[in-house]
Amino acid sequence: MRFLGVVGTIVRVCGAALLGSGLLLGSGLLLIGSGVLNAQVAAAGAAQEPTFGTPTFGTAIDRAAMAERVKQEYLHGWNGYRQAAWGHDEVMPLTGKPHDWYGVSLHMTEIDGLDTMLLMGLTTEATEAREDLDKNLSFDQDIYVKNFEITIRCLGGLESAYEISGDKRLLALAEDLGDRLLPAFHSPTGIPYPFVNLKTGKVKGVETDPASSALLPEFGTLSKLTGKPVYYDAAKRAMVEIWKRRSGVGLLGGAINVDTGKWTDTTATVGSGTDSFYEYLLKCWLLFGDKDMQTMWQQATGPIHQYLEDEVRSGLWYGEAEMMTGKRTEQNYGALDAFFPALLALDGDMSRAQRLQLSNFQMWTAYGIEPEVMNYATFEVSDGGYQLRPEIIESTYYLHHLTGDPLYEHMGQMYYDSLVRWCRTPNAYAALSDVRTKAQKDDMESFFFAETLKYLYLLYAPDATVDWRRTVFNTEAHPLKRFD
Ligand code: DMJ
Repeated sequence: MRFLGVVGTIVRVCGAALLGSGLLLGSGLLLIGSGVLNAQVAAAGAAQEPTFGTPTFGTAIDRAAMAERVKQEYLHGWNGYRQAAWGHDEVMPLTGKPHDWYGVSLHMTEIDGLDTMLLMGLTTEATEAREDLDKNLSFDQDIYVKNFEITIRCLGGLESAYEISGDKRLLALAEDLGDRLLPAFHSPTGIPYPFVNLKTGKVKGVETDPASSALLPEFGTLSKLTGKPVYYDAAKRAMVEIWKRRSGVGLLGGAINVDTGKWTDTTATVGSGTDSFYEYLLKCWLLFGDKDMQTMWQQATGPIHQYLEDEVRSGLWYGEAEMMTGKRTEQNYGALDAFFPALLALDGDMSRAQRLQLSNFQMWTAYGIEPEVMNYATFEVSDGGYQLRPEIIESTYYLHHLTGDPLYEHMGQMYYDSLVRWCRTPNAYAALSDVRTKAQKDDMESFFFAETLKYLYLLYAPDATVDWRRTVFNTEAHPLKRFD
């Protein structure tokens, strides 16, 4: 079977490259060739019209050809969306139906995908999207939206597309959206409510998490672009208020009550619920030169490594702990945690970053594509879904950019090939309901265009496509200009 040929090849490629890089292969990598996996792959059925860039042992990757392949796959998905769901939030990739998160459209895919098209040089498509947003998008809607998702996808997307294109209509949309989201911060603690009504400014929900409370790159950028400090101040206060509530051992929990400031879930992790809080401490220091963010980030790293880092036979991982004591609770890791090598690398901790990325690679190859959550000691899957998430590719891109090691180009090709083989549909790309069966599901989140394909493209595009000295990516991969 062709897929197994590719797996076998990449194992050899990466094995050689890993050894060539002076890095040790974790024994878990051997899982890739196990009979269990072969049976799982065989049961998964045939693929649809894949266009592989087959890796060969010892052969250098043709980066320009890979960048072009990724661009063509972007167009495949984008044209599917455009034909079946133009103007809607998303297209459902199996039925071809449009899907709007809140009943009315916020043009989420168009906004989220726009800066990727600008970076890829897809000018015609980007111009069409900009015109449509100007003519047909209104945030004046009587709907309660999830503040976090709309901030990172839409506010961040409009800002970065404005910064790249100079189209002031996008900035006007961003300012209008920022004003409508701002009431979310009006809580007794300053921690934002999870839902806000875009027309009335009313808020909903009292339970949130640290990641959803970290919105400073987007609101801070709005302050810098408009000259109005109100956005920066509110979003910074929210992060400070969360950090003030860290436990005695320096960890954050998984959920907190906005009104009382009391933790309602005391599970500490670098992943779901906390991921972009940590990410934004470091990134707000870099983006704005904010010294308070620098201090908080530096306070955060020690406890993360002390209590969440875990060394098992297959290598380095980050698991779960009880936030008050630091005691290990679960050895879980998954697709969301896979962003952490990128963050470690951005901080200059290359040793941990590279080792954890090898673990990421094992997680992906154990099932031919990564699960949402698995136990890293046993490799047993506890949530087998794959939502077309980008984090593992994000880490690959960061590590490649910062080390120049071609190992990461080979890893990226593995991820690309798996995506094309298992997730491509005649019209677009589909999430998987279970990586063990590769059953597709009628879902294509906008971050596939904003992040997954952007990071994959940037891995192979000329390094100068993004000027890292002047850029920080928000958590949705929208490149924001530095103001430090
Ligand atoms: C994205 O919306 C963002 O990357 C967020 O920080 C986490 N989840 C998704 C992608 O997996």
